[in-house]
Amino acid sequence: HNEQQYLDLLQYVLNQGHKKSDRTGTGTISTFAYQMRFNLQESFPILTTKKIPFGLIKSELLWFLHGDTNIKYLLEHHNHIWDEWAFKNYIESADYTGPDMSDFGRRSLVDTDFAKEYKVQKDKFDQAILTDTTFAQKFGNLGDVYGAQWRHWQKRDGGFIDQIANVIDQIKKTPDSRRLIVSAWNPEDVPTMALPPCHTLFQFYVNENKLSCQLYQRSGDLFLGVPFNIASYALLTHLIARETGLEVGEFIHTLGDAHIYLNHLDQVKEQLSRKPTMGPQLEIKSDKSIFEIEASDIIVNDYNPQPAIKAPVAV
Ligand code: DHF
Ligand code: TMP
Repeated sequence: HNEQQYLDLLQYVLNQGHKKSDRTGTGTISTFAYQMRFNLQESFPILTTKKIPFGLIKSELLWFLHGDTNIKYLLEHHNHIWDEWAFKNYIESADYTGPDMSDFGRRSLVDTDFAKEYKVQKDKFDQAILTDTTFAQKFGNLGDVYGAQWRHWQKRDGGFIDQIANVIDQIKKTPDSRRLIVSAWNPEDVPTMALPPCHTLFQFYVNENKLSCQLYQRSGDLFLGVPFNIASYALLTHLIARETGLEVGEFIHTLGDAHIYLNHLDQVKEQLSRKPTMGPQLEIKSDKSIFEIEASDIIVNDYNPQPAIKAPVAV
């Protein structure tokens, strides 16, 4: 069963993880290096032990595929998963003159008055991104994150490399190639990214007309980010397979620092008390190219998850 792979990882880190402090000051239990394999022929690997908002996964992936790095597109699609990292750049800039919002992630968890003020300021920020083009250009951009590296990696002698178009081309022409790689890790750009890429590099492999994909993820927030990452890369593998006339094979997820934040432990235990049910099937209802496809063309059938489990995100 696909989902058991993920539940086993949660249990493994609960059992084997060691306490480790982290950049956000939250604290984690962590292990290093772990691999999961999802059979994409069996089912689409979106969790059933808690509800995962598939709409957010679709709009985030299409945002990457369009080469976009501005959260304006996400906000227009009612997707707020990247808000905090753009907001952080804004409040640290000279343009921000409102009340002190430093360390907003942690303070809003412990101080309800502050949490109210944070919501006011962030709603204002989101509105400004949506309605003020100049503001959106300045503060909606997360730096040269995934979309920029995937679709227009800057060459040192000018011009750009479109890694996604190139890898599609290579899969079609030389499916046996051992060089079917897309890298989001651009050392020159890392310092100016809102968050250095967590999903760092992926490679495709073709065997018996089936396309497999392995992701190397340097850092995985097992409760919040990783379920999104699994579904997102499974969807990407389906989209690339469709584009290259192949069936889907496996998605292999290799993690570096695999961690559970200390303020997610109750949620993880709740999730582990649930039993996974049959995974859904993905359906793509269009023959538009990977670059033109729209969220409404992509659906999961028979997705009957158990209720969502809320948890705070470490900023
Ligand atoms: N930072 C950290 N600490 N963990 C992350 O997983 C993470 N992920 C990022 C950016 N920075 C991060 C981008 N991806 C959520 C999921 C994925 C994601 C960011 C946030 C999240 O909060 N998911 C909630 C639901 C969100 C909603 O419904 O709007 C969840 O319960 O899955
Ligand atoms: P870091 O840059 O200090 O590793 O912090 C990034 C955090 O975000 C870390 O907890 C991993 C998590 N994360 C994911 O798990 N998946 C993602 O797609 C992203 C963007 C972040």
